[in-house]
Amino acid sequence: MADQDRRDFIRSAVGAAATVGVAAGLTGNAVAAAAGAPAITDTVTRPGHGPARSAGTGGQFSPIRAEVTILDCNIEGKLPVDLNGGFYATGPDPQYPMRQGNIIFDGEGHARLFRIRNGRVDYRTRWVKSERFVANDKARAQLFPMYRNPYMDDPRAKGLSRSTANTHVINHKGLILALKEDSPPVAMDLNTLETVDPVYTFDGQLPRDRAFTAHPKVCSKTGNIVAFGYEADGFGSASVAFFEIDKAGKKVWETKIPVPYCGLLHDFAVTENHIALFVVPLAFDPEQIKRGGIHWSWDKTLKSHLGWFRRYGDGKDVKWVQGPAQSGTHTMGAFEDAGRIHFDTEMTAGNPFPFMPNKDGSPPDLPGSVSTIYRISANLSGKTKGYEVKQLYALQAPLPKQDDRYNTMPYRYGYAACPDPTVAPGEVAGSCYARMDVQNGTYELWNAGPKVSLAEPVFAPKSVNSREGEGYLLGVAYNLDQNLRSDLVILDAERVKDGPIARVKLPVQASPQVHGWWVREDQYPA
Ligand code: V55
Ligand code: FE
Repeated sequence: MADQDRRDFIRSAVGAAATVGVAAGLTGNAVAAAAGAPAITDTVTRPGHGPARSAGTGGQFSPIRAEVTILDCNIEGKLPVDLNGGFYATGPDPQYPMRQGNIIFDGEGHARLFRIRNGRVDYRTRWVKSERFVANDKARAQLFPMYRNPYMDDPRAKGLSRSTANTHVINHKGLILALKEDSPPVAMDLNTLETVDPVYTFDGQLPRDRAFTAHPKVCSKTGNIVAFGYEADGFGSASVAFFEIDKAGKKVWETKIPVPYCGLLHDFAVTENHIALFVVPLAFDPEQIKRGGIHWSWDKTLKSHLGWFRRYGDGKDVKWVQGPAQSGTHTMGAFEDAGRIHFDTEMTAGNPFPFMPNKDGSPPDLPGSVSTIYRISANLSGKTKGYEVKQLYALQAPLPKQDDRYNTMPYRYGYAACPDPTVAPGEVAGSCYARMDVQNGTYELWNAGPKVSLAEPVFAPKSVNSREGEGYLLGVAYNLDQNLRSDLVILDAERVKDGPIARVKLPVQASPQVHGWWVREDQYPA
């Protein structure tokens, strides 16, 4: 997320989280819900319709709550003739006001598509019609009032998938899968974004209660989806299932491994032969859950653990090395080389999400939540004390990306939104897109200025066979001085510092975005 968003949502969400002694109000509501009384009695302004545009949001996390279809969008500049495909994204768009103590990560997913073809751009957004969304819609109330806390659910939520599908999207077999790490995917039509299966189990190959990460990788060699689901032996369990699904949708491998503790396992790393995971101290907190709070709290007494094991094995070869309490949430790239594994990720010294409580009750640690880009390395033999950590870039970039054709291989370029690092402290840093050249340590920036909030970009190769980095960088710019009216900006990925070569001008605010995904033209069914 861009700096503006991080500040906005930290400021407002921290306000809410500060009350996460929550107990009083929340337990009251839980009791009311259990007794069959209406759980929601708020008369507060609905999200997206008040002057404050709702707490916990800002920039790319501002709710819109309207499904939009605009064919033949206005285009400024020159849309490249070799840019054909679809830019998909999802993000939290709270259906009902967030309960005090809840966090924006619990907003219902709203998916969007910029379909770019033959010089035209069609824009379309649809709520993800998850089981949760549909049940809420029917009840006209929030039946799932607290982030990953099923004890707070309304009785009408029983048995339904809790997915908000608000985190990421990928394409698979002519579908878009909208992802939330606690649940199976929700399958949507690739062209219309209508939901076709609210609990997608890959034709029954995965159990209905098997979670599916929001950050699967696509194997650079096979095209297989490599994914995992944590809490694989039940709510809060320290067990993770890993699986691989081929392009035809067949599950070709699965195993399960125990992890040192149940921590937020948001992303992971896949190399040609190995899978690596970084277990961090945002840990499952059953006491907090019983008090009516969210799923996680930051427990700085825990160690961070890097683990790895061979793909296609049974996982019993897993090796673990430890480091101090620190976090890494999003992988930029990973590869193995000369007996070592390298895992490039953004890292924080403390709780990466200061709107999530600290277990010791200490106040939000804003400096400790700042992400910059690191390389974690270890000898595959496991015969080292810990893992090595080296900072690659001081850029504050919590959502770094790469060209997804290189998910499991040595790579050269990374991309991210970040604040301008050259601006003096205290001054408003413009929101930038950066291209990092991790092989020579340099980077290039385009600064969109202080009145813009840039969402995470995606890289679109010119064609399936383009060399790495040859293509376009696409991202949504929310104009803070135009009531968030948004543009899709398109940059030549090899000339990022020149700024956009084209802009798709929406007449409205774009829907919220966490992560986005590019589908090449050759990946659409004929
Ligand atoms: C993240 C996002 C989530 C979530 C857990 O960015 C972790 C990390 C949008 O929801 O539920
Ligand atoms: Fe993520």
